[in-house]
Amino acid sequence: FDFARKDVEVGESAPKELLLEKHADYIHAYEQKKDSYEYIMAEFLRMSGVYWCLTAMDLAKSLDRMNRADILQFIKESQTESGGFAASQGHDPHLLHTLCAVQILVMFDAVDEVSSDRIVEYVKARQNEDGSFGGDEWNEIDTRFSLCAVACLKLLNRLDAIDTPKATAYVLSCQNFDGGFGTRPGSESHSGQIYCCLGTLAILGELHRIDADRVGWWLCERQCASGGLNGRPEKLPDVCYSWWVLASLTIIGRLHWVDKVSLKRFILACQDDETGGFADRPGDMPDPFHTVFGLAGLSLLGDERLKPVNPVLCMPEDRLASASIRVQLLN
Ligand code: GRG
Ligand code: ZN
Repeated sequence: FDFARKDVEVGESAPKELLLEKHADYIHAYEQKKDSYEYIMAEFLRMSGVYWCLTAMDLAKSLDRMNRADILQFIKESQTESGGFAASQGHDPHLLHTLCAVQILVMFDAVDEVSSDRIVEYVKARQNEDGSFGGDEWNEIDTRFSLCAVACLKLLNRLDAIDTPKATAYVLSCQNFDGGFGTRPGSESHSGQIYCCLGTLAILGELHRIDADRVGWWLCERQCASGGLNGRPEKLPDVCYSWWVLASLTIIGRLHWVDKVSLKRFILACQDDETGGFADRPGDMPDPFHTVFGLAGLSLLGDERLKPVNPVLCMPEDRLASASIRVQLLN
């Protein structure tokens, strides 16, 4: 056993039960108190912030507490001339914001309220000759943007718009000898990028093309003695990796390769029992990002007070079933 490994303590006084109502109140407060909402949800992050908040609320079975009409108005205002979505009105479009906007539209069963042909044009124009995707017109390449592109098109039922064999080949070219994946060919393995690559392959129905045992080993080695998961070797555990790592293991059918009891204890210990919400680590300040991924991780672990979450799209399964959207998972 490696005692020198970086880790945190889960104290005796840390929360041990899921404080679900407190989390719903915590997220709801963002919408009520617009001033603090504006302040915390910085403009350049707003579309992602809205997606995190709504997904957290939907998993907590409290989406009806959010203002659907206001949010759909915000989404429409954020669609740009190019068809892609910006983080908020007046900003530049990006695949990251475009995926969040489409995820929100699906959760609200409101895809018909925007022009999906224009969204598809925007996404299609981001694909490069080698199959990779640029995030925006500046064309920074990252496997995150491969997931954003194919997830968007999957949710719009328009995967036919891109070259899917090339998209697959590019993602496969980013698998390293350690089994993991990085941002581009040859770049360091990172749990977040592994999630993006496995998610992309799941959507494209190409999961059988990878060495699942090898990436599974890399992923389950992310579990620390505290039960928490880290993003890379020699890093501290963080509750958001309860999503990036656990979702990845679920996609390849190897969720049972981590110790669920100690992981659950770690995630629950990251709750703020005064304000509600989850922090990255026990005792830190909560935020909506760690709140949605804490809840989504608990959902993957089978918490029955939460809706089941889809490990690829990070949305409640019932919303995807209503829209007839299914993705490949390994057994
Ligand atoms: C469908 C949920 C969903 C997402 C769409 C944007 C995206 C696709 C995925 C992001 C995947 C990713 C790269 C996650 C990692 C985020 C994170 C906490 C990065 C921090 O990395 P470091 O290296 O921190 O700064 P560590 O934890 O390694 O110290
Ligand atoms: Zn984090």
